[in-house]
Amino acid sequence: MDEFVKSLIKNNYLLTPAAYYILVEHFKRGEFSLAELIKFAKSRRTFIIDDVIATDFLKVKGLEAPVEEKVSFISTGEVGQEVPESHEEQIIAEETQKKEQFSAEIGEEVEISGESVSVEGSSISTGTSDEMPSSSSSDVSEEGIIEEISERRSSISTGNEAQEFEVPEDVFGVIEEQQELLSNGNGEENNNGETVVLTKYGLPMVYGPEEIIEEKEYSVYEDFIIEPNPNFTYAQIEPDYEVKFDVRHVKLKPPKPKNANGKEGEIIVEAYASLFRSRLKKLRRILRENPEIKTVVDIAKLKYVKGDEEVTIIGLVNDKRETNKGLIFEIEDQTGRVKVFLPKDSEDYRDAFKVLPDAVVAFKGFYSKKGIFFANKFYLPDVPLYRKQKPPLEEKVYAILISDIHVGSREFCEKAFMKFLEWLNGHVETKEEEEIVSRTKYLIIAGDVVDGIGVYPGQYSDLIIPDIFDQYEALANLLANVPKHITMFIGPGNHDAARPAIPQPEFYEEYAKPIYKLKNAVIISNPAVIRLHGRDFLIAHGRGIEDVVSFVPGLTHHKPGLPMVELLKMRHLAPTFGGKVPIAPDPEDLLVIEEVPDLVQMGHVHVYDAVVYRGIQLVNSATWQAQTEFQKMVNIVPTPGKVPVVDVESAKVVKVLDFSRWC
Ligand code: D5M
Ligand code: FE
Ligand code: ZN
Repeated sequence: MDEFVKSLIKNNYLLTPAAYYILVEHFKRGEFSLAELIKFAKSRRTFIIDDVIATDFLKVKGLEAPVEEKVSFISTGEVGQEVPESHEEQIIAEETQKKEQFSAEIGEEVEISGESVSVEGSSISTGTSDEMPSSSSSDVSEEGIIEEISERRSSISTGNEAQEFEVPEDVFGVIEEQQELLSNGNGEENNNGETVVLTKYGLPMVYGPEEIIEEKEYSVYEDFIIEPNPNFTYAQIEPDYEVKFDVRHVKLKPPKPKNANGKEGEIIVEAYASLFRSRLKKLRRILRENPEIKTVVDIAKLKYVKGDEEVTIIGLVNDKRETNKGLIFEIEDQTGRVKVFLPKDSEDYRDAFKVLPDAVVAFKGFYSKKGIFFANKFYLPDVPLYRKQKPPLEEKVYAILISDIHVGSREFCEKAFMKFLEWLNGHVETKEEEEIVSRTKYLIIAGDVVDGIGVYPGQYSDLIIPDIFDQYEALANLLANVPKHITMFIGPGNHDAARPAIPQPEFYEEYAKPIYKLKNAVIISNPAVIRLHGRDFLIAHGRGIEDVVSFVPGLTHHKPGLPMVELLKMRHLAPTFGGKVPIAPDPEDLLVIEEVPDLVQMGHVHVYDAVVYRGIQLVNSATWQAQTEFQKMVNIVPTPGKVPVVDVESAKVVKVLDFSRWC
């Protein structure tokens, strides 16, 4: 094995083939050290160095890296041609921004291409002032801003970009060759002229002795049967539930190829274009419900608006940059794109700062003939401040929320989960618990119900049940102990046998059959909305939290309630395309939070948290998995065995059970 790869593995870091080809030559030339690469990967909180990490690393080091152009999915043109922005300049601006961001992330003085950038703590860098004209930060006149934007460009343009960003042809040559080899999976001739049979993944096929099927060394809990407490009586409560939204109920119309020669790639691009049009349409409707938003103008029509006329624009956030005077956005609707400036002293600055790429927002302000929209107000779709009270229920009824059981993992807290199941069967300790158990009618499970297989590199050694069929069998044997009068709602997460991209319609039935067979279980999609006694519970696994945490300084996995609030304010479960969370090319955006729910449940980050925002309860239902080696490396400290109990009438968490002492 290559020394480079070997040394990384020794340090518990993995390198993808694409990243290898991006980095190897630079490494051989001694242009960076292993320690620098590892430090960078660490700052990105990952031990997998993929092509994105590799490219970003090279950029930070001021070395050559392949460059991608941001493609517009939905708009037809750009407004504000008066301030042309060349491709190279844009790249350089982005590059500078990334450098700043990286240096901010690692929180120390970093030497980048000969210039020293000093930053502090974990906040996003605001240290762009030395690139700016020396005018004071309160100077936000139209001319000042335009000057600032162009000044910023000219100060960072070096004039030899073409040369700087040239990618050596042989790099791609090698990659293409390698990819071809990987994809065809056929025989290839080696240097001796012998045919070597390769697997689909380009590995030489090795024939060994026939596989011996071993006896299973693990239990799938077939003998785990709980005796219900004979002295326990459950209250007789009529069930009242309905799955109000499930991805599988939506009939999607995939785009058709233009003709018989239509390429698959074109169809996917068209599907994403359709997804963003759908997002814009749905969120525009929500934004327009805000009485403060009146005259909404298409971006392409801004040029016909009089300079003194205040108007509102609504669009997707293509780009966001911070300068010392304020935020500069690029906003796009179906008619065009425009640069928007929001000054630092705006009361909406904090909200605007936290907005994620590809979210839909509105700005109110004035369009300057110089091609910039000067905003004085910023709006998120958000949820209304007040809502009508729902009619009271005749009797108390509870729902229990859990997620991330991770059955099959060595760290699955089997004992704690069994104690929880016993508890549901009336083995309680206090009067209060007795009252809750007797009135619990629903158990909602928000994904990662098993640990799955092949979810991350090296997962095999973390599994006690290394077979996905057995994992679902084991889970079903456990859940068979949930009393029959409790209805379970079970949705998938990223560890489940389901489509990895969100939304996830269902568990693949072939693998998860045992849970489909549970009589008191309703399988739901991720996301889904369940209406319990007239209260709407939005259930999602919660991968969108990851994006909020990585984009917004100050928000962390340790308190997931706040990132959940940000998602609710954007009325979207995972807005950012091309980030950590894969978004499926569905022609309709099913991740928009179209109706205001009474409660939002997510899991995924393995940490219990609950907050109320504008009367809506947001809960993270944590996990049943103790800290894994992987989580130790990325500093995730889970809170296993914490179980929120929700009073359905108020849709609020009224009690948090704690089974962690058995974990
Ligand atoms: O996610 C459990 C936790 O681990 C959650 O906080 C996300 C985090 N996680 C998962 N994968 C990664 C990678 N690749 N890098 C950083 N953090 C990650 P779960 O879905 O249960 O694995
Ligand atoms: Fe999980
Ligand atoms: Zn997860």
